[in-house]
Amino acid sequence: MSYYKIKNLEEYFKHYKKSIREPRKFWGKIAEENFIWYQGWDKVVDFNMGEADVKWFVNAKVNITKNCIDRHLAKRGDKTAIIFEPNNPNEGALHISYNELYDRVAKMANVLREQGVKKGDRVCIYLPMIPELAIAVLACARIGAIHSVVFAGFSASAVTSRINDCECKMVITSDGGFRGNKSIDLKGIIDEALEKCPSVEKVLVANRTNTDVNMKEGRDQWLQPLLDAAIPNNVAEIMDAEDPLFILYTSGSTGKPKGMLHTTAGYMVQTAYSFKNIFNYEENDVFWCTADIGWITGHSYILYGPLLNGATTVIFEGVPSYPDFGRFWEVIDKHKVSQFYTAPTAIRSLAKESDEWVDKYDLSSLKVIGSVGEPINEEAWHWYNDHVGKKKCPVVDTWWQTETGSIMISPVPFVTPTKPTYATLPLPGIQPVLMDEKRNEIEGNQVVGSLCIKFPWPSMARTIWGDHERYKETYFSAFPGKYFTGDGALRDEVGYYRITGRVDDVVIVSGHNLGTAPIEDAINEHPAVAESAIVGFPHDIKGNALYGFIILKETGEYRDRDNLTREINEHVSSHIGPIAKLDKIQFVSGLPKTRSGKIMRRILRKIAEGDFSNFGDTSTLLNPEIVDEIKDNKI
Ligand code: 7RM
Repeated sequence: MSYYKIKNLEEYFKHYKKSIREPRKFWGKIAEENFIWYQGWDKVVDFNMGEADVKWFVNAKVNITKNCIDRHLAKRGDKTAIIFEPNNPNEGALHISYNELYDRVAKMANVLREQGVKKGDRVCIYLPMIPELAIAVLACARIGAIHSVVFAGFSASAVTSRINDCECKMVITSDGGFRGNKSIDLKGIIDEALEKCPSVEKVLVANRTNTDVNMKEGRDQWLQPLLDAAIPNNVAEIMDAEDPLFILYTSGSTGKPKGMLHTTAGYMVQTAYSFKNIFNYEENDVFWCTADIGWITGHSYILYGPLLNGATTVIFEGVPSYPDFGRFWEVIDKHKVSQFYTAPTAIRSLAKESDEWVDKYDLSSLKVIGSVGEPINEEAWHWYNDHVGKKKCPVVDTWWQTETGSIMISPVPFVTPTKPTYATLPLPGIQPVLMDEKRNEIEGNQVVGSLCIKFPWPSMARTIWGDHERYKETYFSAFPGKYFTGDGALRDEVGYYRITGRVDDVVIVSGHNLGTAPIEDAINEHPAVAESAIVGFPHDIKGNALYGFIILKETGEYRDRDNLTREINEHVSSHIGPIAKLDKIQFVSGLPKTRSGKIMRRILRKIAEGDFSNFGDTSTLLNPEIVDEIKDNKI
């Protein structure tokens, strides 16, 4: 029997039990039957959780791009691998077949080798969402260079610190990039960033916007002429299972960004397996994940997961609001998208607009719709289910992290009955546990605790680049022998998980432990509220009190702010309890957010405390200007 595809709930439980009792047999069989290897493993897994030391498929040899591309050519050479949908719909989409992808990746890999990039070298990729980005990533993997994709919306100083941390030898960028009605001077940002990056020897520049850029003699070269001169054949590097595949920086709540290091074979096996099951992928489906490739979601579910399964994956250069708020729905209609995967922040921002934008398009090709990045509130879940999925498409609320590499807790569509705001059940192979303050595992159902994982899984990060101690300390020390996610969760009466948010977001008011997410959910139910964020601030009597930052809907009703403040508090009082009443409510026009929609609460906490001295690393903020507005209007 094969474990690769879960067909029904009974089978889910069967596979799950097998994966816990005999994890080596379970993952070993999946790895053996679904991938091509140069050489098999001596051991499926070898680990010491206390030392944060984990190895999967020990001594196996493999190249992930052989699995993403080469092995599909005989059967699917002419099939579309990538649909490129440009920022401006009038430019027209591009279809890249698996054959063409092979040629383009081979050429790029040859260029990288000619330019002196070797196995183990780090390459920084700072590109907009264009085919060259996918091709550069895959070309690095082809030759064993470690890719470090930096989101092309980050500032020069964010790029500098990421390049220096892992000492990149090369940068691949473009002249510029298009986003909505703006164009961004990417090469200018790189030039500024590289003033302080001694390790960078070469810069390859793709042409996207045809803008004039400065080319530094001896360092910078246009990419296209090099590609034109390269041959479309390449022998892949033979990689050890545990050779590094990529580094991806994730902002720590304090201190400098952490370069999460992922290795080759385990990441390959679990991204492919999770993609297949969580999106119910079948041949001829068209898969669209709207994330940027600069985020882990883009790595695992725009590129590796889909390509490992021989799928057609959409790369979208634009934004949800350009040229209008129908853009996502138009793309689904145009390319007959089967699976659509986005973030709650995008769902909420589109739900705020008229339903006509979504009703205008034919979304009948959709089969599964997904959400990732933060807890999806009940209202957004229902809007997504009703208006996008038309109540026919299971909503997969997928919980995972940059550190976990692939999806860990999620419904399996058509298998696991969904429940709004619940990520539901762990994938086979994943062993979540809830822990109490005394570091004991909480058994049974209808309980709340800190979410940990008690057995290694193949796609977990192996270390923080250059700082294994920090890796151990951050994830493996709070609960000895277990991986601590940093998230809190509850387990309901049937064992479904609901992620309640980061545990550092919990506020103790008068001795009561309050999670901010349920309070925010209650506030968001008020018809005037678009979004909210709650933080604690010190209070003489209660220890902490609650401060709410609230964005109102754009309808213009509810002008009387005092009335509104009272109404919101009455609502919170009746839904959660009087203990959860907010001491201060500030109406704001936006919240400080990262690209994936995560609110930087650390900044709000500082503002609520009245400490404007040091907001820490804000390089990943999408809208830094909002910080001043909120600061200036503090109550
Ligand atoms: C994939 C990604 C990880 C953090 C994680 C959570 C939050 C992600 C969900 C979620 C509730 C979800 N990687 N998170 N997915 N919270 N429900 N379905 O987001 O490294 O950027 O962030 O995101 O707090 O720990 S990430």
